[in-house]
Amino acid sequence: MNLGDLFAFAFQEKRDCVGLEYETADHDFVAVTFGDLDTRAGRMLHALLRRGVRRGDRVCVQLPNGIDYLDLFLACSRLGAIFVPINVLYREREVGHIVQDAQPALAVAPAAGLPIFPAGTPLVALESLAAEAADLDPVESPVRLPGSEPAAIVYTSGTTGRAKGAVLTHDNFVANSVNLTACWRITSDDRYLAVLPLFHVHGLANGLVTWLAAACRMRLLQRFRQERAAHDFVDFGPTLFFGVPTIYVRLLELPAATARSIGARMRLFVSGSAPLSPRVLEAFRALYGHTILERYGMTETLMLMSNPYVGERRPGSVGFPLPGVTVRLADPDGSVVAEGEVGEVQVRGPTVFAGYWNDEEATASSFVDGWFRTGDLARCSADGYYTLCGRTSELIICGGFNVYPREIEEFLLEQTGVIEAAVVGVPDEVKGQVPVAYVVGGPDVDPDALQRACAATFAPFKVPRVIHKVSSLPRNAMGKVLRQDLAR
Ligand code: MLC
Ligand code: AMP
Repeated sequence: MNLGDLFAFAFQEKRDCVGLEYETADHDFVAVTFGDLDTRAGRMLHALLRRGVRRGDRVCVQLPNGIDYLDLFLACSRLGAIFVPINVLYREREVGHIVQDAQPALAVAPAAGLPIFPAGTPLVALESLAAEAADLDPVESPVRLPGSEPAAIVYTSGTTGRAKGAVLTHDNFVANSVNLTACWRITSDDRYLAVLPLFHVHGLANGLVTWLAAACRMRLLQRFRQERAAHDFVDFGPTLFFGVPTIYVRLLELPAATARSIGARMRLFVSGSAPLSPRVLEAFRALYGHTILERYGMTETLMLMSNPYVGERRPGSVGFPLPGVTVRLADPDGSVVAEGEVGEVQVRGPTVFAGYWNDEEATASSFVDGWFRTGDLARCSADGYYTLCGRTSELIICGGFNVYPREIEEFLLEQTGVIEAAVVGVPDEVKGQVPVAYVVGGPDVDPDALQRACAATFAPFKVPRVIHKVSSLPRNAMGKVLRQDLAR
């Protein structure tokens, strides 16, 4: 089954229904039907074909949430071109690596964003491409794609510090959305308020694809904005909302009466991408009258576990494996741990990706006997609820965005005078964790200058909040930096 099959309900049966309200630059909303979206996607498909994009080609897209984003995603999925979303907060170095690795046939960004792409990239400004598409007739998909066809490559940093492209197939997206619509009872009667960025799987696979699978109405915001959140909820009256924990922390600041009236219309709040503290879950329940449903997933695997829709949504737990997902908890030596013990989460299932783009070595080492190694540690209770309890790697999750210390450390070590560098995550009430750096270096090493260099190079969430200059880093007998000592 491909994404076209999954979306047939929306584009055929629900053709005349309003499917989307998207936010314009001046914060107005424009409503369009599923039929309008179908036509727009057909036009964009025509424009891509005219620009020579073919099945299997990569199309890099660095755009904020908006209707053009949907046009491009749908056109690529019909053509069999592989959609490569890029975080809008990424700068030259981060974008350069993705473009170099994905070797796109086309890269699309707003005209103002084009200069950060490396020289030689086949670029088109969104403004030109959209104008071109608007003048063309819509065309149908030229091929019938099998479910095993790659639909997207989503880049995720690894412990190596070099982002790796996770290849997600049509089947992966379809299985994920079939699971979520069934388990979370999403139907065309829902109203989904979309605030998450569409360049990560939370917003893309769970949000965009599941919305179209269910053919419900979506209000798509450019991004979550604390100061407008009350208005966005009250004005649209959603029944369904997906957020990262930082968003729920921010929603706790809304006045109690507003929260109650939002809660009265809502059906389901879902949280994921980072740990939701039981304290936030309880405070949210008291304010909004809803128990947030926490689930767990990864770019490479899409959604793996979820608390139940009916039944206990256990604070601090991520619930049970979703249908079709098999989980085992393993020791570092690969043997399955005893009941109740902590082990690495290893999974199989229909949502597990096809491997890393261009990187057979990384793909091979991420699987063991056909099981994908998530790098997350968990334990399972006697009644089957899983609780995550850390990671085997040093990943920092800041506001739901991942920061791999190695990427920042490598950059710090490139700066004049820096001899050693370590980046650790320290707890933060709102963001969950924030990165903090420790550097060892000569008298010319200035932490403020290093921080400015990081800010000029990386997305804001990767910039160390503080850079401490120290005389040495704490190390164990093996010479390994004791990160836990620094993170205190
Ligand atoms: C933040 N910024 C954005 C942005 N989010 N800019 C454009 N689009 C976005 N989506 C910018 C802010 O404008 C600001 O820039 C800077 O980043 C820092 O933002 P902030 O003000 O400190 O953050 P805040 O307003 O609190 O926003 C926090 C947030 C955001 C929670 C809304 O972090 C967010 O959208 N997180 C979601 C991440 C996500 O989708 N993760 C899923 C990964 S998939 P300036 O210039 O004003 O300083 C995954 C798998 C799974 O993990 O299981 O789901
Ligand atoms: P990403 O690489 O961006 O896909 O992030 C995936 C990682 O996010 C997982 O490996 C987990 O460490 C983390 N994650 C996702 N959902 C949860 C959750 N509900 N609780 C804790 N961590 C989570």
